Amino acid sequence: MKKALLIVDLQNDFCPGGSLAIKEGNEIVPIINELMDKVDLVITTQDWHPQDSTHFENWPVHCVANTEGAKLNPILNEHKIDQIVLKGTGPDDHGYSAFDATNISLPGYLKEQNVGSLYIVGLATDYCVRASALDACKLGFHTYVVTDAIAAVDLEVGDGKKAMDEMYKAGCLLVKSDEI
Ligand code: VGL
Repeated sequence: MKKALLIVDLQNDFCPGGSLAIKEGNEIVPIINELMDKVDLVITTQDWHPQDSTHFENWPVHCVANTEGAKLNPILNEHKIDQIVLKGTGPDDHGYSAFDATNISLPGYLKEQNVGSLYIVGLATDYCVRASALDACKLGFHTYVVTDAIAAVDLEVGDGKKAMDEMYKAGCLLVKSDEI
Protein backbone atom coordinates (compact mmCIF):
# COMPACT_ATOMS: atom_id res chain seq x y z
CA MET A 1 0.00 0.00 0.00
CA LYS A 2 1.07 3.57 -0.65
CA LYS A 3 2.53 6.15 1.72
CA ALA A 4 1.11 9.64 1.47
CA LEU A 5 2.31 12.95 2.86
CA LEU A 6 -0.57 15.07 4.15
CA ILE A 7 0.53 18.71 4.34
CA VAL A 8 -1.90 20.68 6.48
CA ASP A 9 -2.63 24.38 5.85
CA LEU A 10 0.85 25.59 4.96
CA GLN A 11 -0.68 28.89 3.86
CA ASN A 12 0.53 32.48 3.97
CA ASP A 13 -1.88 33.57 6.70
CA PHE A 14 -0.48 30.92 9.09
CA CYS A 15 3.14 31.87 8.32
CA PRO A 16 5.20 34.91 9.39
CA GLY A 17 3.54 38.05 8.03
CA GLY A 18 0.09 36.42 7.92
CA SER A 19 -3.00 37.28 9.98
CA LEU A 20 -2.73 34.17 12.20
CA ALA A 21 1.01 33.73 11.96
CA ILE A 22 2.90 30.86 13.55
CA LYS A 23 6.53 31.72 14.19
CA GLU A 24 8.01 28.49 12.82
CA GLY A 25 5.79 28.54 9.71
CA ASN A 26 8.67 29.04 7.26
CA GLU A 27 11.23 26.88 9.08
CA ILE A 28 9.30 23.65 8.59
CA VAL A 29 8.91 24.08 4.82
CA PRO A 30 12.37 22.79 3.72
CA ILE A 31 11.82 19.67 5.86
CA ILE A 32 8.45 19.12 4.19
CA ASN A 33 9.94 19.64 0.71
CA GLU A 34 12.45 16.87 1.45
CA LEU A 35 9.74 14.53 2.71
CA MET A 36 7.92 14.88 -0.61
CA ASP A 37 10.58 12.65 -2.18
CA LYS A 38 10.11 9.90 0.40
CA VAL A 39 6.43 9.16 -0.25
CA ASP A 40 4.26 7.93 -3.11
CA LEU A 41 1.68 10.68 -2.98
CA VAL A 42 1.52 14.30 -1.76
CA ILE A 43 -1.73 15.84 -0.58
CA THR A 44 -2.06 19.42 0.65
CA THR A 45 -4.96 20.99 2.50
CA GLN A 46 -5.98 24.62 2.24
CA ASP A 47 -8.29 26.46 4.57
CA TRP A 48 -10.63 28.17 2.12
CA HIS A 49 -13.13 30.29 4.03
CA PRO A 50 -15.87 32.62 2.79
CA GLN A 51 -15.28 36.22 3.92
CA ASP A 52 -18.26 36.15 6.30
CA SER A 53 -17.51 32.71 7.80
CA THR A 54 -18.74 32.25 11.37
CA HIS A 55 -15.31 30.67 11.97
CA PHE A 56 -14.09 34.28 12.28
CA GLU A 57 -16.10 34.72 15.49
CA ASN A 58 -13.34 32.60 17.08
CA TRP A 59 -10.35 33.68 15.00
CA PRO A 60 -8.87 36.65 13.16
CA VAL A 61 -9.94 36.67 9.52
CA HIS A 62 -7.61 34.28 7.67
CA CYS A 63 -7.38 32.17 4.53
CA VAL A 64 -10.31 33.75 2.74
CA ALA A 65 -10.81 31.90 -0.56
CA ASN A 66 -8.84 33.30 -3.49
CA THR A 67 -6.80 35.76 -1.43
CA GLU A 68 -3.04 36.07 -1.00
CA GLY A 69 -3.36 34.83 2.60
CA ALA A 70 -4.97 31.59 1.44
CA LYS A 71 -2.15 30.80 -1.02
CA LEU A 72 0.37 28.13 -0.15
CA ASN A 73 3.67 29.23 1.41
CA PRO A 74 5.80 30.16 -1.65
CA ILE A 75 8.76 28.05 -0.42
CA LEU A 76 6.65 24.89 -0.69
CA ASN A 77 7.53 22.79 -3.73
CA GLU A 78 4.10 23.04 -5.31
CA HIS A 79 4.81 21.03 -8.43
CA LYS A 80 5.17 17.86 -6.34
CA ILE A 81 1.60 18.13 -5.02
CA ASP A 82 -0.75 15.46 -6.37
CA GLN A 83 -3.99 16.61 -4.79
CA ILE A 84 -5.24 19.79 -3.10
CA VAL A 85 -7.97 19.46 -0.51
CA LEU A 86 -10.13 22.51 0.36
CA LYS A 87 -11.84 22.78 3.72
CA GLY A 88 -13.83 25.29 5.76
CA THR A 89 -15.59 26.37 2.56
CA GLY A 90 -19.13 26.72 3.94
CA PRO A 91 -20.40 29.74 5.95
CA ASP A 92 -20.56 27.71 9.20
CA ASP A 93 -17.84 25.26 8.37
CA HIS A 94 -14.78 25.35 10.65
CA GLY A 95 -12.98 22.76 8.59
CA TYR A 96 -10.36 21.83 11.15
CA SER A 97 -9.85 18.32 9.76
CA ALA A 98 -8.54 17.45 6.30
CA PHE A 99 -11.30 14.85 6.30
CA ASP A 100 -13.87 17.69 6.28
CA ALA A 101 -12.74 18.56 2.74
CA THR A 102 -15.51 19.69 0.44
CA ASN A 103 -13.91 19.59 -3.03
CA ILE A 104 -13.27 15.85 -2.84
CA SER A 105 -14.02 12.99 -0.47
CA LEU A 106 -10.62 12.52 1.14
CA PRO A 107 -11.35 8.99 2.46
CA GLY A 108 -12.62 8.02 -1.01
CA TYR A 109 -9.54 9.46 -2.72
CA LEU A 110 -7.13 7.72 -0.31
CA LYS A 111 -8.92 4.42 -0.79
CA GLU A 112 -8.87 4.75 -4.58
CA GLN A 113 -5.12 5.50 -4.42
CA ASN A 114 -4.53 2.52 -2.12
CA VAL A 115 -3.00 4.64 0.64
CA GLY A 116 -2.26 2.77 3.88
CA SER A 117 -0.01 5.22 5.71
CA LEU A 118 -0.31 8.95 6.20
CA TYR A 119 2.58 11.20 7.25
CA ILE A 120 1.06 14.38 8.64
CA VAL A 121 2.96 17.69 8.65
CA GLY A 122 2.07 21.39 8.63
CA LEU A 123 0.03 23.83 10.69
CA ALA A 124 -1.18 23.91 13.29
CA THR A 125 -0.33 21.14 15.75
CA ASP A 126 -3.09 22.08 18.19
CA TYR A 127 -5.89 22.60 15.60
CA CYS A 128 -5.89 21.29 12.04
CA VAL A 129 -2.98 18.85 12.40
CA ARG A 130 -4.57 17.46 15.56
CA ALA A 131 -8.06 17.13 14.03
CA SER A 132 -6.71 15.55 10.83
CA ALA A 133 -4.47 13.07 12.67
CA LEU A 134 -7.24 11.97 15.05
CA ASP A 135 -9.61 11.41 12.11
CA ALA A 136 -6.92 9.53 10.15
CA CYS A 137 -6.40 7.16 13.10
CA LYS A 138 -10.12 6.65 13.52
CA LEU A 139 -10.40 5.77 9.83
CA GLY A 140 -7.73 3.10 10.25
CA PHE A 141 -4.74 4.64 8.48
CA HIS A 142 -1.26 4.07 9.88
CA THR A 143 -0.87 7.65 11.02
CA TYR A 144 2.50 9.29 11.60
CA VAL A 145 2.83 12.84 12.90
CA VAL A 146 6.22 14.30 11.96
CA THR A 147 7.20 16.26 15.06
CA ASP A 148 9.83 18.51 13.48
CA ALA A 149 7.55 19.43 10.58
CA ILE A 150 4.60 20.80 12.58
CA ALA A 151 4.13 23.91 14.72
CA ALA A 152 1.47 25.07 17.16
CA VAL A 153 -0.62 28.21 17.59
CA ASP A 154 -0.15 27.78 21.38
CA LEU A 155 -2.86 30.25 22.41
CA GLU A 156 -1.98 28.89 25.80
CA VAL A 157 1.53 27.69 26.48
CA GLY A 158 1.60 23.90 26.17
CA ASP A 159 -1.36 23.51 23.78
CA GLY A 160 0.89 21.98 21.12
CA LYS A 161 2.40 19.52 23.58
CA LYS A 162 -1.06 18.59 24.86
CA ALA A 163 -2.23 17.94 21.29
CA MET A 164 0.80 15.69 20.67
CA ASP A 165 0.00 13.65 23.78
CA GLU A 166 -3.60 13.32 22.65
CA MET A 167 -2.61 12.19 19.15
CA TYR A 168 -0.16 9.66 20.59
CA LYS A 169 -2.79 8.27 22.97
CA ALA A 170 -5.23 7.95 20.06
CA GLY A 171 -2.74 5.72 18.22
CA CYS A 172 -0.79 8.16 16.05
CA LEU A 173 2.92 7.51 15.90
CA LEU A 174 5.18 10.49 16.56
CA VAL A 175 8.27 10.40 14.34
CA LYS A 176 11.07 12.72 13.31
CA SER A 177 11.62 13.48 9.65
CA ASP A 178 15.03 11.76 9.62
CA GLU A 179 13.39 8.50 10.79
CA ILE A 180 11.27 8.30 7.62
C1 VGL B 1 -6.14 26.51 12.11
C2 VGL B 1 -6.73 27.94 13.79
C3 VGL B 1 -7.79 28.40 13.05
C4 VGL B 1 -5.19 25.47 11.61
C5 VGL B 1 -7.20 26.93 11.37
O1 VGL B 1 -4.94 25.41 10.40
O2 VGL B 1 -4.69 24.70 12.44
N1 VGL B 1 -5.92 27.01 13.32
N2 VGL B 1 -8.03 27.88 11.85
